[in-house]
Amino acid sequence: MLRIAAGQAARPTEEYLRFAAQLGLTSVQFNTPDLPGDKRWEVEDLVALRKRCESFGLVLEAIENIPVAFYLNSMLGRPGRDEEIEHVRATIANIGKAEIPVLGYCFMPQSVWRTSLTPTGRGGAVVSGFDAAVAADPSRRNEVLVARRDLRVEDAKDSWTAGSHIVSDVSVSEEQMWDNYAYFMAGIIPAAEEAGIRLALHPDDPPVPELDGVGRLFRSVEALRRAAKIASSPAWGLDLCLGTVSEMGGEAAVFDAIDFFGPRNEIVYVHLRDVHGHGDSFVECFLGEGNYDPVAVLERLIDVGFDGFLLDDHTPLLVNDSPYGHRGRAHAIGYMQGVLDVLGRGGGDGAKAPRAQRSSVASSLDAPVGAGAAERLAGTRPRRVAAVPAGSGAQLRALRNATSKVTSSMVSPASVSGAK
Ligand SMILES: [Mn+2]
Repeated sequence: MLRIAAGQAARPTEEYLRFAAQLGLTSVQFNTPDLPGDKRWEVEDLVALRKRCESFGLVLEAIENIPVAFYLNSMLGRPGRDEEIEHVRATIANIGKAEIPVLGYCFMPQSVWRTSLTPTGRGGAVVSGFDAAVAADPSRRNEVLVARRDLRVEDAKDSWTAGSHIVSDVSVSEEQMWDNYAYFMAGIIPAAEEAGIRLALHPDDPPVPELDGVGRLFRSVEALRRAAKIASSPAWGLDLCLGTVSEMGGEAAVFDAIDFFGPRNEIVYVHLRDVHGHGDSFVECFLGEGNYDPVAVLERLIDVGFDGFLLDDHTPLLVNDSPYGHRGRAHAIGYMQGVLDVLGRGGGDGAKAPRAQRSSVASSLDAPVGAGAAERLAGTRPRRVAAVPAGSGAQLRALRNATSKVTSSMVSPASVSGAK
């Protein structure tokens, strides 16, 4: 069942778990959780993490990212990688034994970079941005903000640290990076298959060819297709960060990724966030004001049969927001819940008990709850719901008008694209 999870915290604090429950969510994810171990994680610590979530009535969906130190030599193709791979295999086995179904990971030795963190978002919200010209200028090295989860400040997901590169004075070409990825996958995919868990790859953010001498692989949908071919296993899938895919090529790239990987059941989970701009220059923003239409994207995810979980990833920081970003996250999660409710696929508590509003939405759409989103999308619904005058009444009228013009019950992805 499609659902929304709270995500990206490091620790199962009462504050985090109650926040998730209060928003009506039924599950959570952690990013690089604070667990004991310099080289690997042990089963008892993983079980304790899951049980702690369950004591708040929450399912632990996934862990995203082992510490970079667990596999840095593997990413760079350096001596020591075989020992690392043995420890990662043991960690994967322990995640499986702890009954945690998914491990997200990335393959970015230089982590995530930004070059600005400024109150220039809507209404003065603090947003991060990236400018490739700044990143490529050695004299501006100290302006580069590196996501350092090993230096995490409270529960801030990224803990941007200025001028704090993870590796320097190394040179690894893109082709060497492909070899390193293939070698790492050959080592860990069999462990995931045995453990019965899925490994979910996060694309490179920012999606640029190299950062400080190290090649970047997963910066296009085509590169993600190559990764799928390399792994060639049902244990392989994507942590499909639509913010990053939007950075690669806007809404077209987002639909390309969903249309290709969705029917192959290779979308394990989704980061639903967005940016203005593209790879060389972009700024993060609120849902609904970026490169893609979140309503159309969620409809498409439903169309391709995606039934995993979504999370907000990162969000603009609102006035008086916390390091974790509770205010911005509450907005993003509420936005997603509202869209899914209108699409008849409500998350959180809405999914457990259909409400009166649900049936009135359905009747105003002149379509049964659960009718294919493609049928609605295939009509002449305005390109962006956001362009409709504010107010749910106006939006629902727009949806109803679109629905009434649908004549075919079966719509191929190609014709959906054609309608856009
Ligand atoms: Mn992401």
